[in-house]
Amino acid sequence: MNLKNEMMKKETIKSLSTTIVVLLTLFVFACATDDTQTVTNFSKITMRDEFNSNGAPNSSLWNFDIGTGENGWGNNELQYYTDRPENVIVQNGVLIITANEESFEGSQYTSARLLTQNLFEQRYGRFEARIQLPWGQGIWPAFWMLGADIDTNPWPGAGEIDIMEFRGQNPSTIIGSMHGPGYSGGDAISKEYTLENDRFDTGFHRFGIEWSPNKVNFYVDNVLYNQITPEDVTGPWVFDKPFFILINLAVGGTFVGSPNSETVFPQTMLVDYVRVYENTNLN
Ligand SMILES: [Ca+2]
Repeated sequence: MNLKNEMMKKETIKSLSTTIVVLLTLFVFACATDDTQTVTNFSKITMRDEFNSNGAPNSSLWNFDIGTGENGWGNNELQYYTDRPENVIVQNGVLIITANEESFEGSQYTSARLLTQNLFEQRYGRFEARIQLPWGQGIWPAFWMLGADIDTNPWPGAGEIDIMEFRGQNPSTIIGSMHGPGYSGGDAISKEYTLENDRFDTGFHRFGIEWSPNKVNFYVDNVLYNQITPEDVTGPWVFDKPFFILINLAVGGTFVGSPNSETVFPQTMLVDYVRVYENTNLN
């Protein structure tokens, strides 16, 4: 009995030693990675919509912008945004935003823009969505964020983080950007990410940022393709406060130009989920 216990104890100590060696090895490898990659714990989910309830999007998470905004939402966009099911509906686990070519309230196109303003805002963390994009000349979908103080601190003062923007005429490339005072519009801090031998409109892809104090990392699927820090922006860093989320499908506008005769309508942007995690490494 005692002997057996003693042997078991030795076995346990041996097994513990092995575990420690393995852990130490992992630790050394973790520290040896590219210094732009930070090991961060984004396991605590703070907001998620899996779009599992058919019908209108969950009104406790999503508001809508309606109409044409001022000057096509500041970008000469051509669509009229509605919250009609023809433009925005949840079906079979997916949020479907549809851009239609139709005469509506003086506009040639309709579509939808959802936002979590006044419903969900967060500072720092991982913001991620799994999306299949539409395509075609003049089609402009985006998954992005605005500073929650925008009503009192007008754009670009409030700051903007574009997790994913896409020109429908370039279906293999997305753009991630940050806008702030002194670096907005065409002077935004941006980087493109291009799929090799693949397109963003033929399958779902994950678009995300991991946002910490003084750093925003941009991801497509599991690829970290850009990091933006205060040293990269040509003005004040305005990203240490809560932001809210927007998802929209624009038609036309200065960023993409107008649709042409080859642009097929309707076009749909399919969102499988939106998930937000807290950065639990922060003090
Ligand atoms: Ca889903």
